[in-house]
Amino acid sequence: MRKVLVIGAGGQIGTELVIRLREKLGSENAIAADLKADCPASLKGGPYIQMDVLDREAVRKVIIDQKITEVYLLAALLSATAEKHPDFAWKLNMDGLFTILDLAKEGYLKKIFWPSSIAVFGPTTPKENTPQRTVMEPSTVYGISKQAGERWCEYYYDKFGVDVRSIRYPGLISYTTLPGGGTTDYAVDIFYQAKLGNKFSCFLKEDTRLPMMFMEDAIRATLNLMEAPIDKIGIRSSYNLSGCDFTPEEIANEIKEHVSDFEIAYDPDYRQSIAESWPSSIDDSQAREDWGWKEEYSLKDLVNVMLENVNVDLLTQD
Ligand code: NAD
Ligand code: AKB
Repeated sequence: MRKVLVIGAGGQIGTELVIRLREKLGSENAIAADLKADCPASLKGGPYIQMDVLDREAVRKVIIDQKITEVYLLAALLSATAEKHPDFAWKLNMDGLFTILDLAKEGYLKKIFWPSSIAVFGPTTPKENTPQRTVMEPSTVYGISKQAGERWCEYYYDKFGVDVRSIRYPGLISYTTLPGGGTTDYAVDIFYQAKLGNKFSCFLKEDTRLPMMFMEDAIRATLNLMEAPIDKIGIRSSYNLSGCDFTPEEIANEIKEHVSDFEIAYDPDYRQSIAESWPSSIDDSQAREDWGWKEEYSLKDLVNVMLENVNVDLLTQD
């Protein structure tokens, strides 16, 4: 019997992941938890707990009392915000992970999902078709925390048999919840400005190519990875995963196919150097071989779906 806890459930990934987990397991078996005092509207169909992942005792109590078998640990500061609050980013991104890894080591959890990112790679990494195993010298606080997290996940698996599974997500694109402080967020914001009829000011240069993925693909990958038989999981740091890759100019041109008067201007800021330190495309052959990963959404597909579904009212909601 699976009973899951999603920590950081109120964010871009969590709001969609919880809904899918509730469909699979039954609402009462997928508990959403977040720092936010109010349960996000889309998560009201099941249990919600206000929780600070940095409160180790509170997290332990919920997991033990509720007989949780699986944790999805999503609470983190993303790349752009982390550069502004490096000390806190390191604390949040690492301490919560240790709390959960230790609970699994003590036998309270059967499985953990912890997301990594393309941010584990750095300026010295081969940029195109970045391999699963390669030079990794991340130059951002966020990337350093994700790389350290990957090493600890593998360590807890090797030394203590903790069944922890992970994906290096690319930039994720979705319409249900706004993204929270990443470098790839421009590729979501652009749809809201196109819908509003505004000229979009992009904080990256026109030719900055980054790996991206539509959220539905990311959620499907996460569920498939977590359901894969244990002997299929050959990577215990984190799996490379690829959806599509594009530049700001390419996504703007695709939007223009639907919104002919759409305009974009380029005004790069501090996030340009973060983006330049990351790969432009990812080799995910190991995920394909091990647990049958295959993306479904191309740039064209995700532009269609986003333009159909973005709701500009989200921009003025809390
Ligand atoms: P997000 O910022 O949208 O959501 C994070 C959630 O965590 C928020 O709802 C926030 O309220 C909550 N949170 C923050 N501090 C907390 C705390 N102390 N206790 C409990 N909850 C807290 O992030 P996201 O985009 O959903 O990303 C989730 C995870 O996936 C992160 O680890 C991120 O690094 C990783 N990831 C995301 C992307 C992406 O493009 N979205 C790409 C790669 C990796
Ligand atoms: C970010 O831009 O920080 C995230 C990520 C790729 O990890 N979207």
